[in-house]
Amino acid sequence: MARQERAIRTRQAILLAAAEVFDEVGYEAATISDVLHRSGVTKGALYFHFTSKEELAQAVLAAQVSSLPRVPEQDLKLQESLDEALLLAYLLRKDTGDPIVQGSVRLTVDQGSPKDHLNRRVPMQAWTEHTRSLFEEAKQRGEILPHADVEALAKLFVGAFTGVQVLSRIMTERVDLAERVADLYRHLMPSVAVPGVLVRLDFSPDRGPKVYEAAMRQRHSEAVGAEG
Ligand code: XVR
Repeated sequence: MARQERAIRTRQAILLAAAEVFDEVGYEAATISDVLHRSGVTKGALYFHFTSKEELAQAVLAAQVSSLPRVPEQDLKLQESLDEALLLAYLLRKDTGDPIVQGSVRLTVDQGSPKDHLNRRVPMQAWTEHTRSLFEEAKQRGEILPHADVEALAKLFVGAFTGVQVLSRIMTERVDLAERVADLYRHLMPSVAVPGVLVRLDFSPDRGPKVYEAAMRQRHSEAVGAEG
């Protein structure tokens, strides 16, 4: 294996271990030595990649949006938006979830202390920008009502998703998250989508696992393709 590829894998293993530790005990209580033991890499390797707990946490925060696989393309951009939300809900589930996404989301929503110097805006800005650009495309295709402000909509959706996520974690350990997210879209979309698009959207919460399988198949075939 090329040295560079090995370094990437080591960094990924450290990031995964860090996300798991942050998810289990939170930022305050986590220690670099927890991450070191969990990751199984050497102390030298860990410090080569990350020199502080803060740096580890910031890297986990930065990986939040990029660690999600791309959802399969749909005829409607607004369906893709809903599919992304259902995919994220699926990856946040305890049993089937993705540790990086879970750990990163805990770091984002835990209030922490001003002294911890974590920049929790990083993933939120990335989500808002990503959602804005998807809505922008939907608008250009005529899916969105002409008076709608896509920038404001993006902030509304990111905030609303975060809200139902926090509530669902408190009330049901996120067992009902897919349902809450589907509900959210069912109630917001009538003030976003043009009528002809609204009737074509599939709001069923069980799209989550299907979108996940399809996204992983797509990611796999792209990786194989890239190896050439
Ligand atoms: O932007 C998002 C989507 O477009 C759906 C609205 C999801 C934003 C998730 C934000 C993240 C941070 C805390 O979730 C939290 O609960 C995909």
